[in-house]
Parts: sequence; C-alpha cells; structure tokens
Amino acid sequence: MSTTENKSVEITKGINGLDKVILREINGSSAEVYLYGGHVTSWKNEHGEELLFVSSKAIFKPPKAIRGGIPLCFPQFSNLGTLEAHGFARNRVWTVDIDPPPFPSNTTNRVFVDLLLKPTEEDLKIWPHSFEYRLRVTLGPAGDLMLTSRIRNTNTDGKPFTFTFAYHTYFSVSDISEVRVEGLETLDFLDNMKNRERYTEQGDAITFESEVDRIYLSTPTKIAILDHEKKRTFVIRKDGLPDAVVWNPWDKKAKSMTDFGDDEYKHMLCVEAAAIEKPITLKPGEEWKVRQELNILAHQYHVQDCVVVKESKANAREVVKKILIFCSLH
Ligand code: TA6
Repeated sequence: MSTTENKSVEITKGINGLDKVILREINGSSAEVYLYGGHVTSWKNEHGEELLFVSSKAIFKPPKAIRGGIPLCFPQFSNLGTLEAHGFARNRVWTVDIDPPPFPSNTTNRVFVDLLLKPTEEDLKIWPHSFEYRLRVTLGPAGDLMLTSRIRNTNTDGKPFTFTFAYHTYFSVSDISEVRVEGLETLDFLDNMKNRERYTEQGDAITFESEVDRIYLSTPTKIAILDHEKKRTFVIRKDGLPDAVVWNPWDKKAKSMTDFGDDEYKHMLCVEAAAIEKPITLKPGEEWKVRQELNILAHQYHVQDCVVVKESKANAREVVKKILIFCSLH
C-alpha cells in the first residue's frame, strides 16, 4: 500500500476474495477497481456517497461480468460482431501494470492505478489478435474520476485489427423519472429497441418513462445527467469517443435479468462514452488512447464562480446550460 499525504492506493480483497484496488483522496473521495474485468465498482464523493450503481444482485464471480459500475466493452460493443456481448475484457483478470510506458497525462498530484490486459491463448482462439490494453484509473483532488484507455496492436504477423468500445458506466440516480440528460438534443441515434434504425432526437433534454436503449452518434465532449431529487449533476467529459449509449432497462427487462433487482431500474442510468458507429482499426505498433472524466456538480449556490444555480424544474434547462458553461470555463 502506497500512501502520500493521506492519499492512498491499497490492494486488498473484495467480494468473494477477488482482488481490488482502493484509491483514496485527501478530501475523502474514493474509488475501487477490481482486477477482475479492470472493473470500477465504486466512486464515492467526499461525503462517502456512492455515485455509481452496482446491482444488489451483482455476481462477483467469473465468468459473469459484474452488473454495474463501469464495465469495459472491448473488443466489441454489444453483439456487433462474433464475440460474446460486450467482448471479453470485462470477463478477464487484469494485472497491476507496475512498469507502464511513459504516460503523458495530467496525473500529477493525483492518485491512480495502472492495469494491464493481454490476450491469453484461449482469447487468441476467439479473437486472433495480440494487444496490450492499459487502463489508468485516476482520482483527482476534487474527487473527479478519470479512466484512460490505451490499446496497442502488438500483432507480429503484420495484421491490423478492428474493434468497437464503450465505458459502460452505470450512474446511481435517485429516481429515473426525475432525471434529464442534456447535450444529446437534435442528434441522430440508432435505436436498439427498433433494430438499430436511425432517428433524430428532439430538441429538448432526454427524460425517461420507459425502456431506452440508444446509441447517439457524433456527440459533444460534454454530456450532463441532471438528478433533480439529489440536486446534483454528473458531467461526463470524453476524448476520442464520438458516440454515447443511453440505456435504462425499465421494468420488463429488469425482471428478465437475474443479476438485477426488479425495481433497480428506478435508481440507475447508463450513459456510455463509446466508439461504435465508426469501428477503430489499428495497424501493428499503433496505439489508440481515449479518456472519460466524471465530475459531480451540486445544484447549489456556487459563491466562487457566481453561478447561481437554484433547483427548479421550470428552469432545469437553464440550470444545465449554466453548468455546462461553468464546466467549459474551468
Ligand atoms: O449498453 C446498452 C446495452 O447494450 C443494452 O442493450 C443491454 O444489453 C446492456 O448493454 C447490458 O448488457 P449486458 O451484457 O451487460 O447485460
């Protein structure tokens, strides 16, 4: 366990004795990532409030993926290919990467852990490509959570490979019927409920009254998830990930999932930074680097930045506009 000034990176045992890494920040925020799946399963703010959703019925036992947190969908998103749904990265045991190649990013004074996944002989039988997937999970001094993925083609046969990818993030929300997503208005999306046909989103925030399963295309860097009841907004900042999947299973689909509580759909929403519409192709030696950063903004009076953001349904859109302006200025 390494600690500096009360920040810490601790390797310990989690559920069912699975290895996990705990990151702790001075301000009290924390994050946890299991080596199984390279799977972030917890992100808590300075008050110890859990910000990610993990099902109470999640099965922490290979080969089943953990239901919730931030599953890594690689080398295939969903069933868009010949592999099992969402690929196999989330079903494999990763290692702590103790000697990663230099990582030019702003992780100074931040607490982080580097994980590494390489294919096994078994994996090469189902996906005949050598790769190194390096994941850095970083907790910032203000409790922001950043995931950076670096995927390199290490084929020695000269062959390129092509993949799709998503950070399948499950956010914890108070009541899905009181949640709005801003930033995806007027964009095209593929509707998984209608054979992935292409539609155009209306001009207002996305709200939820039934199952939603959509792949929004060419989305902006920043997407906001406004939780009315908890008076807070999640802000996703993404680099290199043009698409965004929005998913809530609602009641019927919830009942059909054995590792998901019947009523849990009310308290979660997946908004997933992704690269799906245009699959990524890497030649041997090429590396693809992408990032998602998650922040929390409270809908309170922000003295220092003079953004008076009062909670009110009527001006929720204005609220989020101000939040997105605030984010772009900081
Ligand atoms: O990201 C949305 C989605 O593709 C949905 O269609 C639903 O299948 C969800 O992922 C969960 O997939 P999983 O394989 O984790 O059960």
